[in-house]
Amino acid sequence: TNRSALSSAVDNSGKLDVCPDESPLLVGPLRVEFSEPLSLDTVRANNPKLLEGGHYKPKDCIALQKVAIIIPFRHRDEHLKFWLHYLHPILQRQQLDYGVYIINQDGEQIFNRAKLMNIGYVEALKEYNYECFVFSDVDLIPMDDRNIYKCYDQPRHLSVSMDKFGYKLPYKQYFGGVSALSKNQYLKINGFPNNYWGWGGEDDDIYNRINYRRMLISRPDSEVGKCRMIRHSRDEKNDANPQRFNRIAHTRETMNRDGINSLVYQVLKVEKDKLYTKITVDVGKPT
Ligand code: UDH
Repeated sequence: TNRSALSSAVDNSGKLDVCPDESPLLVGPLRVEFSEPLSLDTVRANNPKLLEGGHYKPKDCIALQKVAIIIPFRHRDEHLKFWLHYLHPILQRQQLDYGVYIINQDGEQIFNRAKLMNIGYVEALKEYNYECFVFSDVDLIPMDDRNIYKCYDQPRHLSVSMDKFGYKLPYKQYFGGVSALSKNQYLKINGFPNNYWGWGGEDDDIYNRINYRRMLISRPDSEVGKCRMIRHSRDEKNDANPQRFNRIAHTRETMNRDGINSLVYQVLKVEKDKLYTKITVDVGKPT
């Protein structure tokens, strides 16, 4: 299929007004739980307005932003089901022009979250003129739809009040979970590091990049920023990376040569579902 045809296929925005600064469709606090069984067919049936590939744009107004949602992924289909179930209705109420990209690491080598997010940035831009990129773990669900999945004047941290951390930030510089960067903000920091293999550190490296480029972190308050993580144990091939402390001590030097300017990967498969675009990639392995 012609992936770039999407832009024109959904562009019927000729005589519409822009959407209001604050969507009138928001409802505030939400009930979020993971006990009931759920099927993807139910989620598809509940979201009839989605276009192929997990795209949506409001019908009655022109969205304020075009947002690509990027999810680093491997072997988490159970979590993805809940993410799609909760997030699609929220994102539609937020009146965003958005697309959902599952960046699936092929094979059973060691996991690389930040590199998958870099790949999501590049691949999403091949399809549509996105101006904002939301990077989300697959197991994090917002508990309030006023936590808008869009970009702000400064890089945005959205998952500020997680249940697993007692509904507060674990530390002031924490930038893990869910974040949003505009294209400009992302390019200013040369994207994300590609050489954090295994669990941990890459989010602190991204924080450092933002800091060294003299940007600040924007955050919702701790009420609006509440979110729930689906409980799980550590995945195979994602053990804590013992090199992470050494790496985050050198971000200032490494960020110029390691990032979007050094990204190498291979796309193996692109799958279009009603609920998402899933891109399976070979990220390679540590060198
Ligand atoms: N991810 C996958 N598959 C993997 C590893 C990671 O999809 O095999 C993605 C997924 O989007 C996940 C994100 O990367 O939400 C972050 O990885 P993580 O959930 O392992 O990180 P987190 O810090 O958990 O949330 C750490 C391990 C928890 C151990 C808890 C033991 N009580």
